[in-house]
Amino acid sequence: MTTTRTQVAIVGAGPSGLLLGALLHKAGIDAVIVEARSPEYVLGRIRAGVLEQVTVDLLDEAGVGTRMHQEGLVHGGFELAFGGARHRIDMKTLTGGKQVMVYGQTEVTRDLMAARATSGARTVYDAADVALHDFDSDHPRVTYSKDGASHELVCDFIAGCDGYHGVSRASVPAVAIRTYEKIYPFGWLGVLSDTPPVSHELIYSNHERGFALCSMRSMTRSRHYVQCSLDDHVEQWSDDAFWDELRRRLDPEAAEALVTGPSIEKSIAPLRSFVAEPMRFGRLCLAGDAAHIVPPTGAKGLNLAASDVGYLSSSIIDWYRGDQHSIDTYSERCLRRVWRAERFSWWFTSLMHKFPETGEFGQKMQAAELDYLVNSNAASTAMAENYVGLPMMAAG
Ligand code: FAS
Ligand code: PHB
Repeated sequence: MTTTRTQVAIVGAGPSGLLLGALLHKAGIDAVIVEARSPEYVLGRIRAGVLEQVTVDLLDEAGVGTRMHQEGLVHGGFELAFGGARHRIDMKTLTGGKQVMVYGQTEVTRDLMAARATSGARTVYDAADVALHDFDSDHPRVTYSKDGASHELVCDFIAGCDGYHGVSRASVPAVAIRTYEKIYPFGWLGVLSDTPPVSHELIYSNHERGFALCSMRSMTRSRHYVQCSLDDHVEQWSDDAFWDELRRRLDPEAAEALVTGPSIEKSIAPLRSFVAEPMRFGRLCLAGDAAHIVPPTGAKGLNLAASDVGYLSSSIIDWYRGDQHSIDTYSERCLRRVWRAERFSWWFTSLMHKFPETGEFGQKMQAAELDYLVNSNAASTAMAENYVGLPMMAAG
């Protein structure tokens, strides 16, 4: 076994692991990233599309914001479609100027990968048998195998950035962790296509046939979703069947404006709300999807990952400067923002999707809440300030 010494061993090279690596590298702290998959596989996963200002600022701080500012789309609002009409939520006015950046997670990951390659910091892709050891001591270790050889990273901290199905959270003794979960009775069928977006901003649609979302990656590449059954399989959905169903769930103007084309990616994602508490176990800290999952309705998953990493990078930097308090309050500070985003994502999902089990009364409640939401400045402001992203905050 080959043993290497580093300051921080990061498990996972998704947005969480790569952003953490970039922020630590900038502070002169050595970190090795161990990733189970290939770079191509990581880039091939089509996920988030909307960045909060907190995320934009962290990417700028990491020195990877140039292309985002050149190619990203700044949005000051989005629309809610219901009852055959669309209603704009003017985030910029309602929040005193705050906006969001539409720039795909794939591009964020690509920018972070390129910066890491340029920096010379070490990333091990296609690592197998990744295992975490002794994180309840001052000498944690990560072991893995690569090309048949065994390796060991001796470090000061392990950052579990390996997503919901990763090994990090699974390595914590059951008695030391508490989880909270809600599984939604439907999924999202998503299609990526090189077609112009239906509108210049996102449209979230509450329709009697089910939820739909018209999003984008640029003014020539669109990302659309329809709520689907958990029994659906992506092979069952031809492109034409998808476009026909999407068109049925849009208002007449949007349905007319929809430009269809061949899918370049098509996938079904399950929806869940999930939180693991706490997010720190001795010298192991969880960040991003390794610690929490939100239904994508509120576009919070990637943004929570970024704010976790903002807290974690500064806590580790403080630790090396002799400040123990920062890392000791890491979990509490993350979870306060996580639970607020969990609430918003659950609320928005409950408002916009079809829940057959709630019957006609449930539909009436959704219609009444939507009517109130778009006709009350207070309700629209609450919606807007959650969508643009609540500020990062100190511990309670
Ligand atoms: P990730 O899951 O992105 O990355 C974890 C990395 O760890 C992966 O590269 C994985 O290969 C690696 N890994 C796993 N196990 C490992 C092991 N044992 N050893 C080493 N490496 C290991 N969010 C939104 O805001 N909007 C959306 O529309 C949206 N859509 C989504 C659709 C899907 C199907 C999924 C799964 C998530 C979606 N999300 C969305 C949420 C998503 O963007 C996440 O929040 C984001 O990827 C979180 O980034 P990471 O925490 O880095 O986790
Ligand atoms: C996306 O563009 O993939 C996207 C945008 C907003 C959401 C979810 C997904 O709420």
